[in-house]
Amino acid sequence: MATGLASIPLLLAKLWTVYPRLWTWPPIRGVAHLLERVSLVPLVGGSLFLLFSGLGAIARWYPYPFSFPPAHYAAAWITLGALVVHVGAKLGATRLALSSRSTELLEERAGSASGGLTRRGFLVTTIAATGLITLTTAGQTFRPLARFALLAPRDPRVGPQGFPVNKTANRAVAARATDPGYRLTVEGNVAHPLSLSLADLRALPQHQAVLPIACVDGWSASASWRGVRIRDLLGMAGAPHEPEADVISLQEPGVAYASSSLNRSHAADPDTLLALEVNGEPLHIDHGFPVRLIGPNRPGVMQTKWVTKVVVR
Ligand SMILES: Nc1nc2c(c(=O)[nH]1)N[C@H]1C(S)=C(S)[C@@H](COP(=O)(O)O)O[C@H]1N2
Ligand SMILES: [Mo]
Repeated sequence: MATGLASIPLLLAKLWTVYPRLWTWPPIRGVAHLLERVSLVPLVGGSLFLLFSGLGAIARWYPYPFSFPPAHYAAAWITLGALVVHVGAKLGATRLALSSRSTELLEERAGSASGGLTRRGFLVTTIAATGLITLTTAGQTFRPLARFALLAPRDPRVGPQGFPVNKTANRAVAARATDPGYRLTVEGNVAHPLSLSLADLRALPQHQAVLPIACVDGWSASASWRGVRIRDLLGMAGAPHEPEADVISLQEPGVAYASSSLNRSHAADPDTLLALEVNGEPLHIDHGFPVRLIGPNRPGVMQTKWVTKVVVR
């Protein structure tokens, strides 16, 4: 997220310096030149799409009919491909420019003669803009900079129990989560399916782990979680060797992020917990009461809240 935001002034500066070349005449000087110019469409279009749709996404602004993550992912591959083609096509020119100081001096003179920014002034302005954006946004993941995070849409210190909530519990979820009949079931490919009440879960051996929620929206927050190890539960249920599992919430099935899956290493990790407590308190309803999944090396979207079912594969 930080590198994406820092890239915005860099990309704008780059486009500013090269856009006059769009109007060069003749527009096409042969096949190689044609290919190079055609490759600018995915390169420039892809870069602009990635940075500005990403900027929109962290402000939760999705003004298009398609889904953001797959489109962002596909555009990243296209842009990378176009970048490789572009760097290849410009290798000769780059080498030439880097080996002669004369172009730099010429441009320096041209810049000051036209009354515009000098090359040095332009670079300093661009670097300063990039630095300022980084300083005023990085605080949403890097706590020491939190008080400078004026441009960050999320403050990782604000929220119940000291960290943010993206998705609050709606009325239906809250009703199911606080129902005394709540059960956590472990089923699927197991020898003895389990059905545990909240009291049963609290009576099992508890483990503690300090782990971050790292949301792909650009914020992250660490907390100390306490609860039951997934691998203990899978062991109690008689799951096969090296199991995988789906973790399912009390939300309506099909709602985005209502479930997540644990691969073999996530399921086996001693720090992958069904957490009952955070920072010494029972989970707030908006943090996933009664039980949330939390594990190392998983993006925030996979730390499923309001867990009610573990289906072993
Ligand atoms: N059941 C459920 N769990 C969920 C979500 C959700 O929408 N439903 N949101 C996820 C996302 S995107 C993140 S970043 C983390 C932290 O989100 P929170 O701030 O809403 O707790 O929880 C995850 N767990
Ligand atoms: Mo997220």
